[in-house]
Amino acid sequence: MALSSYVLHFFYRFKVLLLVTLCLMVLWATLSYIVDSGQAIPKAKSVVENFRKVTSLEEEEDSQKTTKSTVKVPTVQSSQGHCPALSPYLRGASKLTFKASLTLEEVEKENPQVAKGRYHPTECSALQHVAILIPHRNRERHLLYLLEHLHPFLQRQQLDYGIYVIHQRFFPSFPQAGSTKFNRAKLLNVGYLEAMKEENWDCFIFHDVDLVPENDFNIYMCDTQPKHLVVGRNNTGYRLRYQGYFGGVTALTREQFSKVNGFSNSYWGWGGEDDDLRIRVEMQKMRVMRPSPDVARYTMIFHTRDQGNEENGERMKLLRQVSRMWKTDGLNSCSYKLLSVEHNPLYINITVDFSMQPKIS
Ligand code: UDH
Ligand code: MN
Repeated sequence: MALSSYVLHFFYRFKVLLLVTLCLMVLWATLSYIVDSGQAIPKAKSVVENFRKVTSLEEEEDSQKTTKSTVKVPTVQSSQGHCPALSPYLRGASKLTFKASLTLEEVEKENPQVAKGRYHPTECSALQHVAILIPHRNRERHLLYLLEHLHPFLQRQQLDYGIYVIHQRFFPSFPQAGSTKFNRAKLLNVGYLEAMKEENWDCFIFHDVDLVPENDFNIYMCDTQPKHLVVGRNNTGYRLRYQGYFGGVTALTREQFSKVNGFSNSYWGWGGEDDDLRIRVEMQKMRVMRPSPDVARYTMIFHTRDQGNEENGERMKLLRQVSRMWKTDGLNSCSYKLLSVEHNPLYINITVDFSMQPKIS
């Protein structure tokens, strides 16, 4: 009996001890919870406050954006590292519209971050410095539409770029003043030489004034080989005009273009100069590259043949002489009379006079 009462007593004591321990544990857990949540409240408060700060900053930026610009390219300053290989702002195919009443002032207002024809992204450092060269005479409307679409397009591609319009003076009423024929290739040589006086551009885009790119995945950067960017255009059913076609819009690095001695200066009037450049490229063992056809699409703004740009009847003869002529007819022999260089807000306008040029150059 004594033994059993002793055992019972022991169990009773053990139970009491267990109960007290449990109570202490509950008390400790409750206390530590209270202490923890006391610290967590200010933490949560600061998270909410920071979030409010971020949103109000964004709201501020948004309201500035609407007053400053309608171009939806973010102006947030972040890392100053290189821009990514593929810009996050690309949109893909877009439906192009051309408003009859559009004015240059409107396009200027839409591009407040473009100054003197130049732009560079502020959020990162661009992968290439690209000069866009546009040969031009008497196509003001086309130029306006191209500027309207090209500026936001190039900004979405995060490029450091400048747009050069090379304008050939025309005296249609004074044919006795010399050749009044248009010379696209020579204008592009002038563009290269004049643009290089301003900056050591990495890449040159030789761009017809009437071709508007439809898809911003058609990247305006140069590659390891010369690039032809117009695979299709609306007026050819979006098919390549012919196998060796190298006209409309092309991209060559500074080195690629100087290696072939630029364009020939000898093509007066329409046709041949683009084939001549392709032959030069192939003679230097370079290969023409093209982006995929679903991306390299353009709308050509409708036009008829221009006065002073009639078909060049000598082009076949000239094309047979490329291997003999390329070394002495090109960038190294391009002479011209520079009339003016104007830094307009949206483009640099270079005006030249070829009217006193002998027909050879
Ligand atoms: N260009 C001018 N002004 C001119 C001639 C040519 O600015 O007077 C420039 C312009 O950049 C143009 C480029 O040179 O985009 C090429 O010339 P183009 O557009 O006349 O060549 P394309 O092959 O047209 O597009 C050929 C003549 C169209 C005949 C249509 C008949 N169906
Ligand atoms: Mn055209």
